[in-house]
Amino acid sequence: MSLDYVKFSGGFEKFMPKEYRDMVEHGPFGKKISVSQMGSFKEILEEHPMCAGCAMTLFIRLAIIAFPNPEDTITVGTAGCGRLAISQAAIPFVYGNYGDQNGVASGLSRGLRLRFGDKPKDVVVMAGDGGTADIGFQQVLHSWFRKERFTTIMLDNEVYGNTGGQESGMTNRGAVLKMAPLGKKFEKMDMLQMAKVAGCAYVATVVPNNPRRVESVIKKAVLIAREVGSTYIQAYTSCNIEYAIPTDKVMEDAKTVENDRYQFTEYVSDEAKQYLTERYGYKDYLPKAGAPAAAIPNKA
Ligand SMILES: Cc1ncc(C[n+]2csc(CCOP(=O)(O)OP(=O)(O)O)c2C)c(N)n1
Ligand code: SF4
Repeated sequence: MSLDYVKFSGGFEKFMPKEYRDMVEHGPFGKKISVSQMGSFKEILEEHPMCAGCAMTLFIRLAIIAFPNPEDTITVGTAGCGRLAISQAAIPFVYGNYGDQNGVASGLSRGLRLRFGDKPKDVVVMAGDGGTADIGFQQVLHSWFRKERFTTIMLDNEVYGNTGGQESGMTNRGAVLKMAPLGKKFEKMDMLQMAKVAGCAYVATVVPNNPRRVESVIKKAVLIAREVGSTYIQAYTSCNIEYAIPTDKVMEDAKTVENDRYQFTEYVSDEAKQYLTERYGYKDYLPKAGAPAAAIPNKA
């Protein structure tokens, strides 16, 4: 990490706003920070206008802390609750029309590679389930088929939260919502399977009540997207307003949902395993002693 992006120019220290000084002196830039240190450093995302107790906000905070190089990361979002927080963070945020986030991210990622060559910026899309699985679906899928090298994170609250409770493709069958009073008639879309079929190199599910797992999953997804291909994370980020979850029960709900139907799953392609092992020293994917060596394809 580098402090160069935020440090003061000589003589300007005393004129900088307190918030900015805090970011330089107590922020994560130039340091190795982990989610286990939350509360002891100034976060890139501190202020936001989202509902009290919203689990999506916690997830976004954790995800941003987990970015391997936050000062070299550009987030892309779209209409929906999440952008209210992501746009307040002290790293760049690109916002387009509802659903076009993966198209925007494709162009951005390619442009950054042309501009910065072998030191590209990390591009991370964070969008709601409606933005990802409904209106943005075509652009999401095609970015995966093209193996665009950026990370897509679905903030899956299983509803259109920002517009007051319409069902999305990710709402569960039978769920009754303010603007779906008869209950949803169809099953929740299997976006994890679609991501695999479309060729994503890394696909994982998480819930925000396990910060270390969120950190691990985000880091891997961002690193793999740098060189190997598209990566997809689906995070259960409940909407306590539309699902009437009492604020003090939000984490309990996440735990129940995790046990019930949102268990941790992780798919890592062979090429991605080899890359994480060789480039970043991950030990998890080394062949186990005594086991026959896995056939790992050569990198193109
Ligand atoms: C083209 C377009 N259609 C509709 C809207 C209105 N709109 C804003 S946010 C939103 C729903 C967002 O739902 P989701 O993507 O699931 O995110 P959430 O708010 O639940 O996080 C809609 C329909 C819009 N901004 N642009
Ligand atoms: S409406 Fe739901 S998802 Fe949106 S900020 Fe409020 S609790 Fe979070």
